Amino acid sequence: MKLFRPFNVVVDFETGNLTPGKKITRYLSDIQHFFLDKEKVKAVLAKENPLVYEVIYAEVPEEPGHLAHCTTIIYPGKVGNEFFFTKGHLHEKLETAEIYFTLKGQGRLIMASPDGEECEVLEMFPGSASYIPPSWSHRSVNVGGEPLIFYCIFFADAGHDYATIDKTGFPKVVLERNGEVVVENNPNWKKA
Ligand code: PAN
Ligand code: ZN
Repeated sequence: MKLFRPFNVVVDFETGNLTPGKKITRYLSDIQHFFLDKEKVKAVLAKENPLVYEVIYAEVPEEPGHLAHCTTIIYPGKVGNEFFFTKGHLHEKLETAEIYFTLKGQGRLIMASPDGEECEVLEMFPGSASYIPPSWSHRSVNVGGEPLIFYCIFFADAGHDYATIDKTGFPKVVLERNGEVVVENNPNWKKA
């Protein structure tokens, strides 16, 4: 068997940059269908299409035994009173867990069981290491005024199922009400 060589990447805790890495970008238009206020989404998109988040991956083979790792940077912003968030997903291999280590900013990590009946929301803050157990879908939300930056480690062959969340959404939403961060039931959530 060919030996895979050890390697370093460097993570910048201030910017979330990971080098060398491969970047993907998600704009509001990519996640617009999840937001509660459809009119506000339309109004924002009529003017601009803001960058909501970026993910920068270390290049690792998507094979059993390997650990994939990346940084995520969610920019501060809201649509109406709903904070910017990631798409969110289940792992195709449901039995694979993940860890999110927050480097900068303030966030919430929404997790749900596959049928959505169970839902938990953890706080994300510098130094928090959030454990996403096997089977839980996960979405992160930036609730602060600066970028939310976190480092993720997951099984490289886990695979990402976005289609389920596209259909169901998450059971909870994270909103700003009177200057407070609140978690509420998502009226648009559909049971899987
Ligand atoms: C993370 C996420 C990353 C972006 O690395 O992929 O934060 O979120 P979405 O993938 O939902 O757009 C992870 O959970 N990997 O498995
Ligand atoms: Zn994941």
